[in-house]
Amino acid sequence: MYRSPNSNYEYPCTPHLPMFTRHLNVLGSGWSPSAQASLGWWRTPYPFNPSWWMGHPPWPRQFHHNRNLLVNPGARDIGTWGRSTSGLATDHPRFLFTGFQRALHLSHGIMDNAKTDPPHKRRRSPDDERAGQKPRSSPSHFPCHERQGRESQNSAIPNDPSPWKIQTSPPKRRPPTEIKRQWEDFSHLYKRRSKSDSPFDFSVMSYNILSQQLLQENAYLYKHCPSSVLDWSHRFPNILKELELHNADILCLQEVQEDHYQKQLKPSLESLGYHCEYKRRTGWKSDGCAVSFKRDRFSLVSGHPVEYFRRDVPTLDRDNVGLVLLLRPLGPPGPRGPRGPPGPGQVLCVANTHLLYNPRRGDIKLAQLAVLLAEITRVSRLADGGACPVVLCGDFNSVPGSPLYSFIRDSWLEYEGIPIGMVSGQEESHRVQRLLPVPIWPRSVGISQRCQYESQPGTDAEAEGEASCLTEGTDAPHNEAHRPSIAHGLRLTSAYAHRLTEGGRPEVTTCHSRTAITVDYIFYSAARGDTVAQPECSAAPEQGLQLLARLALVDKRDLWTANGLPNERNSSDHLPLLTRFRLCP
Ligand code: KL2
Repeated sequence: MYRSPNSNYEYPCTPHLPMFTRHLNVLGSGWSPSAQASLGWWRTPYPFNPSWWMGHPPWPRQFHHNRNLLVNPGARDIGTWGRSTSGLATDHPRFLFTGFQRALHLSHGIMDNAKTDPPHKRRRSPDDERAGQKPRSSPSHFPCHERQGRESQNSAIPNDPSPWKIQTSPPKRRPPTEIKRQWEDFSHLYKRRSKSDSPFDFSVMSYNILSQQLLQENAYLYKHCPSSVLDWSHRFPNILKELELHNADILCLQEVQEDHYQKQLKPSLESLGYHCEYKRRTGWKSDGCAVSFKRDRFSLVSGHPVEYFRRDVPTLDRDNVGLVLLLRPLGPPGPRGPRGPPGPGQVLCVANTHLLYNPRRGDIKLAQLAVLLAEITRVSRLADGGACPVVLCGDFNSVPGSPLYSFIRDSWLEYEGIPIGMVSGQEESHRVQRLLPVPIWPRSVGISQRCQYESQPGTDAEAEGEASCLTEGTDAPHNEAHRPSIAHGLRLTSAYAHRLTEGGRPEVTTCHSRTAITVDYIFYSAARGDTVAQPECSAAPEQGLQLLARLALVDKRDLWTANGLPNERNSSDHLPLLTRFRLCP
């Protein structure tokens, strides 16, 4: 059923396992202590790119442009650098890029300050801009990228032109092998509260299924794939088989192309017992987010599509969307249908999103996230002033430990001095970048710096008064004086621990010829006693979710052993995330 954008619809009648606990070893002068404190990067279970690996925060307080940096004699090969005399870590991407330039004998556009674009920057077409696409780098910077974009499909795996990137591409295609994923079971760690207790357990999948339109637009990312593997007629049955096999009670899918949803996915899922909701992106892109749930496990209380686009707000000028559902769990089926909810008035809020891809626009990603969090906060609020448990799934186009990830998990981010290209940690920045503006989104958006609607009576947002950003005097967890920060009121834990696999490499959720990183997550409201969230959530409320199990991820080598993604069997460039939860009333 079509629903108008952002109009809510109601159905009143229907029924840390860190492998590395690393030391905070380098916090040299010139670094913002507030940014250090807020990033929480040292709590990152694995460092998510080579330059972060060594324990240095990835950006200086400001990118003091200094010509000496670019010819620093200390710039050596990746992995062995110490600290430069200028106070800028020599493992900083800036240095890595310098090394790259020297290797290629490329001239670099010197920038005089953080707000100046390099002189050779390619102008983006309005379509690129609106679609949130990453502008292609100029040929003089990345000749390989440009070439790849124009070559026909089916050729060899493209070279990764970035010397600081770990190679993700194997040289040859092998006979297809299965990607082996183990279930990690935590259920034995939980005791039932009483014998009469009949808990409500359910499973959740988050899966970016790779829209065919985006696949075709970014064909250079999939040159390692025979064209037969990329055909929708091959991919769709595979994806459906995967969904059917895992049989999750709740599906949060991203990159669902609207025509494929209407004609194929929705009818197929309905015949598998799912109720389906969908929100297409604004603008001309044809994909969107879908949330489906088993009709015999939940009923729909209300649905809330979320559009991030605001015409007059530069940090909200892109077409990404989210979808929030309020679900009522149904008891096990009795002789005359479902026996009713497990607890009186118990509901669950499920949210799904796909944030902007553009690695350089962390400002937009954070603003989009704020809009979503405001809606989740509103939808999950209960009549008694409390909040129901939340499951937040999606492709956040941000890696573990990045400022955006830390903001979701820590409910707090001091963002002063963070370059916009460093917010998501997707790739190392090689350009001087603007810092996050203060505030990141203007008051005109109607969302406070605590990610709540300004107009909500009795909320913290109102109490903030005229303040445009959190400052001293609020009950902020870190209570740092006068440092611009954003916060949210949801206590969210990542169901995955973002750790290293047995092979010693980071687990990843997406992989193609240019990257292999984690960008997909299932966040949830951990109940007190949730073993996986401990000890972070020792003060968690009684009510919430316990993580019973998750389908483990794999690392990029495992994926390339199966010919990368997509391959003959796995038909997206993402892996599905799959978890099992217990609702604790
Ligand atoms: O990273 V993704 O893939 O979550 O798997 O999200 C975006 C990218 C998705 C929606 O915009 O399309 C992909 N280079 C690489 N990938 C891109 C680009 C690009 N320039 N533009 C879009 N995507």
